[in-house]
Amino acid sequence: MTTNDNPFMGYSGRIATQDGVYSQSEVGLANRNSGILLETLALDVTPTGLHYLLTHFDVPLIDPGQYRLDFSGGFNAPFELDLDEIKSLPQVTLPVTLECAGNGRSGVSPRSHSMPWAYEAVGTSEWTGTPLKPLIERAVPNADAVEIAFLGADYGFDKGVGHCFGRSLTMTQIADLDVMLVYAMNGQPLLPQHGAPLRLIVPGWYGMASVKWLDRIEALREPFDGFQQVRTYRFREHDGDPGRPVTTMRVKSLMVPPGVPDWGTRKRYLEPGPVTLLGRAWSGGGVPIAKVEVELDGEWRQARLEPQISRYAWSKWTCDWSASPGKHVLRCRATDADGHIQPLDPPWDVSGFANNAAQKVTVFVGEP
Ligand SMILES: Nc1nc2c(c(=O)[nH]1)N[C@H]1C(S)=C(S)[C@@H](COP(=O)(O)O)O[C@H]1N2
Ligand SMILES: [Mo]
Repeated sequence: MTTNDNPFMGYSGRIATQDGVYSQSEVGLANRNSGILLETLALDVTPTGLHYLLTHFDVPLIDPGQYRLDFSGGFNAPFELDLDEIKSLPQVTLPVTLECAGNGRSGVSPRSHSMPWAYEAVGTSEWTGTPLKPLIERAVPNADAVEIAFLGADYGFDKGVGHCFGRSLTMTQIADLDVMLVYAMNGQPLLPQHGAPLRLIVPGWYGMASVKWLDRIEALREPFDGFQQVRTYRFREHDGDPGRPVTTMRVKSLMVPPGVPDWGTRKRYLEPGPVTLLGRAWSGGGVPIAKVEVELDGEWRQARLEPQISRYAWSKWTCDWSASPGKHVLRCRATDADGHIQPLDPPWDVSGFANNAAQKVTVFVGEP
């Protein structure tokens, strides 16, 4: 084997992609990672088996009886907890909408070689666990600690760098966010693919912050330099650009495609007459949605908004339409309480992160 054939040595740059055409390795990624079915946007809480899934390496299968969470490096009062000890701590349940930072990537041109999401890497679950902050306080970070690192049990390679999936948060971020250690999802023990037996949930942030299979927490004197913090999840203008970190979710909305689909093309057919369009809208950092508009027959109309089930959960919206025969392109766009509005065209960065451009759904009204 030459060095070039060895994916674990060196890195020869990104694999070229072609708009609209997916390579075998992208289809391979899409077969491991899965998105929600857009029809489930009708539900407040995404059924567990239908929540989207994004796993970089292999799912580590952890025996809950052997599991320990280790508060180790950089703490003055380090300790470990087993699963029963974690479950006996104060319990909270919080509905949180999670979205993958790569959601929308396939709409960005040129597309980077990664998981080719369209719209479906988002879901809402009722997460049960215990607040993180009191445990960090109990472990007493060194006086000069600037960040806390969260390390998962899954190990693999990216761009020639072997590492466990890991992320960090600053002390301020931990203080401001309702970060949780989670062992149950929708009232059931976490499933292996969602991080069993324990994961982090960082409400309001893109999904990469919510480390699955969490087994080590460390206090750091220098900002975390782990691969998933500094080499990816950055908005970069070009390949060598250190970029700006991807953090909270951008304002976004989606609709349940109305009518019935064609099996192969997913084109939609709809009978003429009144129809109620519905969907969800969300933003990051606990900022509520102020407005959702739907573009119908060339006019942006304001949708009705329903209250959120929690500060970190998406909002339901509905909008009435009288469908006339012909081909229609429907779009929806949300504005959050900070005045951020979804763009109509995808924002660009090298990795295709955080594409929150308005969703387009084409429908044919008439007799199929
Ligand atoms: N240990 C670990 N944690 C991880 C990941 C991973 O690959 N390994 N993927 C992250 C990403 S990119 C996302 S979007 C979410 C997805 O969580 P889910 O698969 O439960 O929906 O988990 C995050 N936590
Ligand atoms: Mo993600």
